[in-house]
Amino acid sequence: MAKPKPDSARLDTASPMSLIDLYERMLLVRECELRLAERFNDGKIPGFIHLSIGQEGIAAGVAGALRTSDTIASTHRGHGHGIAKGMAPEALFHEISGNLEGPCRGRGGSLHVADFSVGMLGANGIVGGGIPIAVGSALAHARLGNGNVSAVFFGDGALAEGVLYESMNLAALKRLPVMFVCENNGWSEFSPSSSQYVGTFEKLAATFNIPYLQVDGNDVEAVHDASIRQVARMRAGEGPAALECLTLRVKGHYEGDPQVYRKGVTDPRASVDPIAVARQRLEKAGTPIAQVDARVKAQVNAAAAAAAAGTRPVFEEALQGVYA
Ligand SMILES: Cc1ncc(C[n+]2csc(CCOP(=O)(O)OP(=O)(O)O)c2C)c(N)n1
Ligand SMILES: [Mg+2]
Repeated sequence: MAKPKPDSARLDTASPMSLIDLYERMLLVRECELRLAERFNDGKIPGFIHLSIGQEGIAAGVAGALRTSDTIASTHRGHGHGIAKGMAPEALFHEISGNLEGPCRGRGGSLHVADFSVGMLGANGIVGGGIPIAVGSALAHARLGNGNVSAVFFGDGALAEGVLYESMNLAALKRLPVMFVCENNGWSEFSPSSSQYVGTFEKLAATFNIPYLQVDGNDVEAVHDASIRQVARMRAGEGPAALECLTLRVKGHYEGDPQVYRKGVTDPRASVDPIAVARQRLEKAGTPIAQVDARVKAQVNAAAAAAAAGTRPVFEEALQGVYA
């Protein structure tokens, strides 16, 4: 069984990415998720999937500021984070389909997809669950003195979780190289986040003296620039950093969510699509994009075909990796 190769030679450098490369990474996330939604609706994917349509600018902008040897931890909405960090689409599709060729042999699935070969420490079904993992990883980087950093993505719903406070405190106390990235889409599952949390991430960061930046999460260049600045600070030994990205969850909480709770609610950011924004800028600058679009489509087609032909788990292996 050939292991899919990481799709990330370019990510080994942390120099700023060009807009066309950021666009490609966002488009790859978008097209992967649209195809995964099709496969899910065809009954080919077990469990639930949570899509990040509309939030791709954050994944691409942040991960583009990291090296392959840096680490990330993610959320229940983690496909895009993995792809942006360099996971091969084929690996993602195999894992989410439950195939043995997946990086977790299909046992992680969508909610716990991880790929250590590119520093993707895992999506997470627990709100805020990735946060202490990223702090622990940053502690390991610091102890090893390897110059790497970690980043953790979490939603605004995690602002109400105690683990965020403990983690930010420990990171600040030990000056750990971890970037706390809040994807603020205004929703926490089926409720507006304002009905769950009274503070702001900015004030929380200030409490722990963690340098904070806020950006338009639908502007990939803004996310990327801010990430580069925060990562440079961390690599220089200045401790943790915080980044809040304002964005929009275009689809429901999970694929198939009827969104009854959202009927009649208009979101002022509804028309802002990070991919369309980037495409307009590229077209204005005369940068050709057709080749990129074709390459992404081909990659996604290949990933979907590989997943469809993948190896299903065998019963005899069910207890492998279980410790008692
Ligand atoms: C500790 C915990 N509490 C509750 C849930 C149920 N739950 C799943 S997602 C979610 C809200 C997530 O909102 P947010 O963190 O803003 O992420 P988003 O879905 O907006 O990307 C909740 C409450 C959970 N998975 N874990
Ligand atoms: Mg949210």
